[in-house]
Amino acid sequence: MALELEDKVRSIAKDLGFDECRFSVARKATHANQFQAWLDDGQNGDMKWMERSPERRKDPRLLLEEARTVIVLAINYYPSRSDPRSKDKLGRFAKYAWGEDYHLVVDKKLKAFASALEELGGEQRFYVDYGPILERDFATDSGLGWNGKSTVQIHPRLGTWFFLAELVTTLNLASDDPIPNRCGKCTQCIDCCPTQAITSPHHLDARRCISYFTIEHQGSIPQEFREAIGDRIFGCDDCLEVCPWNRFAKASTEVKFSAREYIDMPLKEFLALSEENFHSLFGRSPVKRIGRDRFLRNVCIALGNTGNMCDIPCLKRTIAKENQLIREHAKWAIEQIKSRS
Ligand code: B12
Ligand code: SF4
Ligand code: SF4
Repeated sequence: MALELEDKVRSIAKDLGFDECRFSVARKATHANQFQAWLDDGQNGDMKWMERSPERRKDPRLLLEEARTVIVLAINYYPSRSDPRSKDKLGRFAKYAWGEDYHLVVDKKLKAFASALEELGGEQRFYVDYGPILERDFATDSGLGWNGKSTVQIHPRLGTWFFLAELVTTLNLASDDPIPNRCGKCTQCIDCCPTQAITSPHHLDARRCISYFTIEHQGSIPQEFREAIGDRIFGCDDCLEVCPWNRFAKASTEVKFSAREYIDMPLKEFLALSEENFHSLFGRSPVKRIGRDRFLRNVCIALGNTGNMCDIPCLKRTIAKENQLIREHAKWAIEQIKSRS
C-alpha cells in the first residue's frame, strides 16, 4: 500500500535522526497575545532582536504566504556522561552546550529535509532557535510534549532535554492533536529557580534568568544576581534538572552532541585563554557566540562564588591585562573571596 504523505514526512524525519515529528496548522500562534504582553513589558531585556517584526513571529503565514502546515521536530541532546561539576572548581556549562553547536548540526538536517519535501511538491522555510517563530507554541499545538510550568517544553519520553526545530511548508498535512499537560501539582521548577525568574506558571522574566545573564546579556551583570549565578558559566539547567519527567530520558544517539573536553577544564584555566585559544577551544560550540569577553566575565563571577585565596593572583593578572568589563568582574570576585576568607 502506498504511504500517506504524513507517513512519508515522518519517515524522512526519522532517517535524518529526529526523535519526534508532528504537525500543526500554520495559523496565528495560540499564545501570540502573551508573547506581545511579554515584549511590551520589556521582559526580553537586551534581546532587542525579538522586537523586530513581532507579527511575523506570531504567524508563520507571514514567513511563507501559502503555508499550510508547521512541521515540528524534536531532537534529543541528553549527554551520555554525568556532570563533572562536583569536582574541584569546575564551572558549569548547561548540557545543551556540551557538544557541537546545535544550530550547525540541526540546520544541516533541516536543509536535507527541505530538499526532500521539495520533491514531494512543497515549498519550505526552516528554523532552529534563530527563526522568528514561537517554537514552543507550535510544539504544544502539535502535541509535541506540553508546555511545562518552567516554560520548557516537556516530552513524555525525552523529558526536557531536546531541541525544537520547524519547517513551515505549503504541504497540507493532517494536524496532530495536542496532548494533556502532565505537570499536575508539581512546582519543582518554579521552587528551585535561584533567581525567581519563573514568575508564575508558563511565565519567565528573562531579565532575572541566569541563562539570559550568562548568554544573552551584553554588559555588566547586575550585582544583585551575581551570587545566585554560583558556578554557572554558560546557561542554566536548574529548572530542567529537577523535572520528574526526565526519569525516562536516554542518551542522545547524535555523536555530535557528545561532551567536549572543555566541560572538564578548571575555571582558572579559562582566564588564561587568548582570543585565538578561545576560538580554537569553542570553535564549533554554542559558547563561541558570546565571545571571549563575556565568557571571561562569567568565569570571574563563578570564581568569585567558588574560589579561594589561591585564585587571587590569577584574578589580579586578569585585572592588569583585560578590558573594563572583565576587570570589573575580576575585582568583584576578589572582594567576594576575601569576604569569605
Ligand atoms: C529567547 C529565548 C530564551 C530566553 C527567554 C526564554 C523564555 N522562556 O522566554 C532565555 C535566554 C532566558 C532562554 C533560556 C533557555 N532556553 Co531558550 N529560547 C529562546 C527563543 C529564541 C525564543 C523564546 C521566546 O519566544 N520567548 C518569549 C516567551 C514569551 O515565549 P516562550 O517562552 O517560548 O513562551 C511561549 C510558550 O510558553 C507558549 N505556550 C506554549 N504552550 C503553552 C501552554 C500554556 C498553557 C501557556 C500558558 C503558554 C504556552 O506561550 C508563550 C508565548 O507564546 C527560543 C527559540 C524560539 N524561536 O522559540 C529558545 C528556546 C525556547 N530555548 C531553548 C533552550 C534549550 C533554553 C535553555 C534550556 C538553555 C539553558 N540551559 O540555559 C533555557 C531555558 C530557560 C527556560 N526556563 O525557558 C529551547 C527549548 C527547548 C524545549 N525543550 O523547550 C528553544 C525552543 C530553542 C530550540 N530551538 O530548541 N531562551
Ligand atoms: S534557567 Fe535557571 S535561572 Fe532561568 S528560569 Fe530556569 S532555573 Fe531559573
Ligand atoms: S518540574 Fe514539575 S512543574 Fe516544572 S515542568 Fe517539570 S513537571 Fe512541570
